[in-house]
Amino acid sequence: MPTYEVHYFSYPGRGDLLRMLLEVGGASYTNVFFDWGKTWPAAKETMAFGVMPKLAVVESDGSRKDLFESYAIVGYLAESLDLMPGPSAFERAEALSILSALSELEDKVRPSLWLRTLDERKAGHATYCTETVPKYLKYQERFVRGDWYFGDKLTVADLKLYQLYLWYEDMYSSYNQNPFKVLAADFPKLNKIIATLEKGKAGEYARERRNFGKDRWVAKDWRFGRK
Ligand SMILES: N[C@@H](CCC(=O)N[C@@H](CS)C(=O)NCC(=O)O)C(=O)O
Repeated sequence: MPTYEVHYFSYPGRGDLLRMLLEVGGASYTNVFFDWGKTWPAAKETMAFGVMPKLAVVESDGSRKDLFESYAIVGYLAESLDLMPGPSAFERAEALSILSALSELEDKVRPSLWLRTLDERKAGHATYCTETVPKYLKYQERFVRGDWYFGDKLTVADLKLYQLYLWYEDMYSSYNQNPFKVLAADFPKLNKIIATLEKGKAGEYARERRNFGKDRWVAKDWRFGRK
């Protein structure tokens, strides 16, 4: 099995699901961190599309390959680490459809992160949590086909859900507003997946190796702040 390097900034962000896949898949990996102001500007030009994450795949003979774009990396790792559903290309594409829908839900909150005033940010998040999230999660709840999204096999779809839940924890737990918890009665299947993951390797990763002490949510300001 190759070893891996995740090249990214020292916060969960778009590196989170990649790291979680590597952890749950039992792969050996290291984080290569870049600093926005210092090491990143020169490194930018070495990236295929000028952005990170980058996954470096290091074979046992020392040869290396670099892969870019987070969802290409997610798909590659899910295939390589047996975290795709089966048996056919159809179910694998269905897993990608879950990733696509959940990342769309994720994208819907991004504008609120950058609003200028505290009141605007608070209002943006409130609308997101009470209107947008339930609209999307209703369909996710319907999709679940067993203990996991795809019945009896843990897949990348479950890990994407957990990564989203963790992001909501980062932002909303200090106000007791994580929509998965507030709306728990509406989403029992999704919450069961989250609770099961929390007890296993994904939960251990979240507790012990997910946060690097930088770029944390600053509750009083309703925004992420860099340390
Ligand atoms: N479509 C890309 C987006 C990557 C992206 O926006 N990365 C940001 C960090 S989350 C970045 O590298 N920003 C640095 C820059 O734009 O210079 C992906 O999914 O990988």
